[in-house]
Amino acid sequence: MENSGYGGDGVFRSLRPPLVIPPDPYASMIPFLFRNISSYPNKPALFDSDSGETLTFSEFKTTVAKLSYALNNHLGITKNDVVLIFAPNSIQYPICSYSIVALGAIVTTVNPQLTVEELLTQIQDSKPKIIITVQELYQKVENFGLPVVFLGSKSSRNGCFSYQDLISKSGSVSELPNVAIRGDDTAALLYSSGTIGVRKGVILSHKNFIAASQMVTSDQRLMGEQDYVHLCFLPMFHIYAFGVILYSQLQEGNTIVSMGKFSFHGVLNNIDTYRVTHLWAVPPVILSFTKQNVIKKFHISSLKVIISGGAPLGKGLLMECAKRFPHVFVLQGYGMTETTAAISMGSPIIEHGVFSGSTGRLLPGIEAQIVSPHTNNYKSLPPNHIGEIWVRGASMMQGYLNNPQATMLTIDEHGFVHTGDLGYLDDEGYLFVVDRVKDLIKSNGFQIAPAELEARLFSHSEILEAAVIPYPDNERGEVPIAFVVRFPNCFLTEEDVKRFIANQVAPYFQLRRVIFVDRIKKSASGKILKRVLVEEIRSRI
Ligand code: 4UV
Repeated sequence: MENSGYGGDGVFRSLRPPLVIPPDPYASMIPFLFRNISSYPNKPALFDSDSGETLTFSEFKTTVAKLSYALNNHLGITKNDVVLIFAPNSIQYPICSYSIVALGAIVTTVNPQLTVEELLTQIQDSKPKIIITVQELYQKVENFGLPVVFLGSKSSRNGCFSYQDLISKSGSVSELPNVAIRGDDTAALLYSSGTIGVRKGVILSHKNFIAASQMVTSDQRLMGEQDYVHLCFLPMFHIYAFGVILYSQLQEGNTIVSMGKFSFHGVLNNIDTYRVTHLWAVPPVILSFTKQNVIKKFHISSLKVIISGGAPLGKGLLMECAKRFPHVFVLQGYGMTETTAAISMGSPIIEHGVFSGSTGRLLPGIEAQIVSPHTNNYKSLPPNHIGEIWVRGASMMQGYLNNPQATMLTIDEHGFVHTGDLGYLDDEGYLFVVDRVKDLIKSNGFQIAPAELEARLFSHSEILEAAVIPYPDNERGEVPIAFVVRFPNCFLTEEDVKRFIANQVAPYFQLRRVIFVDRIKKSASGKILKRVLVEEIRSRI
C-alpha cells in the first residue's frame, strides 16, 4: 500500500518530490514569471503562428510593462479592477493577461463563441471595467457601454483603444509596475460550472498559479532539460491553456507557439517550423491524429511529448496515438478549473512505454482521498476502490465569486475540493478517472452546464419539464441531449426545440437530440434522477 502513497489517515500523498514554492518577493505571479529571464533574455518566449510575430523573453517583459503602464495611465485600471478578455488565441493574449495581473487587477476570460446574452451574464457577475477583444467580435460587446481595447492595429476612437497605440504611448517604460500584491490576492476569475448549476467565477490567486506552475513543471526540472517549445492551439480562455501551458511553461523559460485555430495540417506544419517539443491536446484531437495517414510527410522529429486532458482518453485511443508517433511519449493530465491546473499527470521519466490509461500520479504537494459517493459517513477508501476523488493542495481555488453556497458544497472544512469525478488510485499511486457523478457535460474539452440548457428549456411556454444529460459521441466525447415533457395538447417537435436552443447559445452548446417523454424520473424529494437517465441511455447504445 505504501507504494500507492496511501497513509493510515486515509489520505493519498504525492509520490513525487515535495512542492517547493519560492518565498516572497515572488508572492505575485508576474515578478515570479520573469524571475530568471536575465539568464535567457534573447530566447524566444512567444511565437504567433498566425501573424508571424515573435517576442524574446526580454521583449515579452518590456511589452507587459508597457501595457500595464498604459492600462493604468490611460484606462485607470488599478488593483482589484476586473478586465475581461474576449478573444481568440494570439501572442497578445498572455501579454494582456499578465499586464492586467501585474497591476494587481483581475483577468476574467470568455469563450469567444458565447452569445451576447451569455457574455452579459459573466459581465454582470464579474463587473469588468474594460473589455479587450478583436475587431471581429466587436459586435458582441459594443452595447455593454464599457471601454474596449482592440488587439491588432486598429486606431483608437470613441471609447475604443488600440492595443498597439497603448503600447506606443508607453514610450520607454520597461519596468513592471510597483504594486503591493499578496499571494492570496485574486489574479483571475475563470468560469466553470463546477459540480452543479450554472457557470460560476472560480477565484484563483497569485499563489494558486505559482504553486500550480511548480507542480506542472516538476518533472521537467528533475530531467534538467530546457528549451522546450509548447504548441498552444487549446483555447487560452480555459484553465488548461491559461494555467498549464501558458503560465506554467513561460515561467520555466519555455517557448510558446500560439495557434488561433486547430487544424491537423497546421499543427504538423507548426511542429516542423517551430521545432515543437510538447503538444497539449484533448481526446477529440488525439482521435483526429489517429485517423490521419499523412504524418510521415511532415518533419516532426522534434516532438517529444503529447499530453491529453480535459476529458477521458480511452486506453485504446492512447495506444493508437502512440503507434502513430512512435518516438513520442503520450501521457494524460487530469485537472479542473477549481484546481488551477493539473492534479495528476503522466511522466516521461517513469512511464516509458507504459500505457495503462491512468492520468498519472498526483503532482507534488497534492493530497487525495477517494470517498464512496453512496455513503454519508465520508469514509475514505484504500487503493483500487472506486469513489469520488477529493483533492487538496496549494493550487485549490479560493472559492466561487458571489456564491458562498456553491463554495461550501465544493471545498470542505479540511480544504478538500470535491471534484465530482469518480476514480481510484492503484497500488502504485496511479490515478484512474473512470466516470463523473457531477452534473456536467464535456464536449470537445469544453464545459456544458446542463442547468443552463434546462433553464432555457423551462423558459419555453410549451415545455413542462426538461432534463439535459451527456450522450456519447465519437468525435466530441459527449454531446448534450434533452428529455422533454410537453404541456398537454402541445405539438412541439424535436426541430422546434433544437432551434429554440440554437438561437440562444454558443454552437457547442446545441442539443444533439430531444427525446419527448411523459414524465421524468425523480427521487422522493422531487430531484431529477440524472444518473438513472444517463445509465438508461448508456444501456440503449
Ligand atoms: O474545469 P474543467 O473545464 O478543467 C479541465 C482541465 C483540464 C486539464 C487537463 C490536463 C492538465 O494537465 C490540466 O492541468 C488540466 O478540463 O473541467 C474539469 C473536469 O474535466 C474532466 C473532469 O470531469 C474534471 O472534473 N477531466 C479533465 N481531465 C480529465 C477529465 C481526464 N484526463 N480524464 C477524465 N476527465
